[in-house]
Amino acid sequence: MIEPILSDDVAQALAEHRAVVALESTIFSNLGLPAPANADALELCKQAVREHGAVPAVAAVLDGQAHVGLSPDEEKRVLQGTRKVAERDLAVAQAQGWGVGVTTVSATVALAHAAGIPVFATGGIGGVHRGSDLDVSADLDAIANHPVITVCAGAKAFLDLPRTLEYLETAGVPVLGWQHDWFPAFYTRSSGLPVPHRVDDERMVCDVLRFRARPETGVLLTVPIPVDDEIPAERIDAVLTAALEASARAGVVGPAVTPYVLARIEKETDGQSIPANLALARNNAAVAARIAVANA
Ligand code: PSU
Ligand code: MN
Repeated sequence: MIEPILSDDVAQALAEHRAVVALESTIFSNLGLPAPANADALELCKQAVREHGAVPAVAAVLDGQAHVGLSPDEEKRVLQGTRKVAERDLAVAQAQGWGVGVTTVSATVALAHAAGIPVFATGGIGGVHRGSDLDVSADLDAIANHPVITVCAGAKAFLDLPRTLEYLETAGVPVLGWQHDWFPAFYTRSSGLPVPHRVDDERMVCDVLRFRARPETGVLLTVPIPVDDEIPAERIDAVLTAALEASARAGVVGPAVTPYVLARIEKETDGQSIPANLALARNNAAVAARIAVANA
């Protein structure tokens, strides 16, 4: 069983039924963003959550124990983390006493559920990878199996976005567009694929969570990157193709694929992808906090 340790501020907020937003830690580690952008992202996201009236709760595994809500010293350890923990790895990381395990969307959604936190913010979710090798991120199953609203900027276009949407449909996950009609593709506001349902305010998102058919299922809320921070689709498409080719040439497989491709994208854009990444992560955290406040 997962019984995360809660930080005092998170435990107190939950006890008082105040708004809390769970945050994943892979994005803040070296696997998600290079230093010092990872530390900036962490500060910006926490600040955005607080500015909108909620308490941030970063998830991670430290010394074999799952945590939700970290102290400043624990956050510093997370920034250096290099071991990725998906939902299935939570058990192994605890059994083997991993020093620092950074949680992906799937592990964080599971921990948020265990902690009783219904709202979670991230940058982009994993999805169905392109090609026929059955590489489907565990993020999708976790979102389908934990009653948590995941707030994200869609998924990166190096994934197979049409199949990702099909998978979520099959899994029974409501997919919503925040004041937007299109499924966002992380760096770009639209993937060209319509989002199944548009929502325009916090209340409606909370109502979808309340009324959904399967009580164990989550909700995916997609928020497009702010207009001024968008990277033009033509530019990013070439970069994503190059990054995928590099990953195939290097023979990267399994959980290593996503961090490898992310690092390649940074290289191919000379770091220009990083400010866009920070902007969208912060924006998602702000929207998540508004929803958490409305839900509390
Ligand atoms: N997409 C991003 N940045 C990230 C990730 C995805 O733009 O940091 C991370 C998230 O933690 C996500 C994980 O949950 O990668 C998905 O990995 P995989 O494809 O191995 O399931
Ligand atoms: Mn995978």
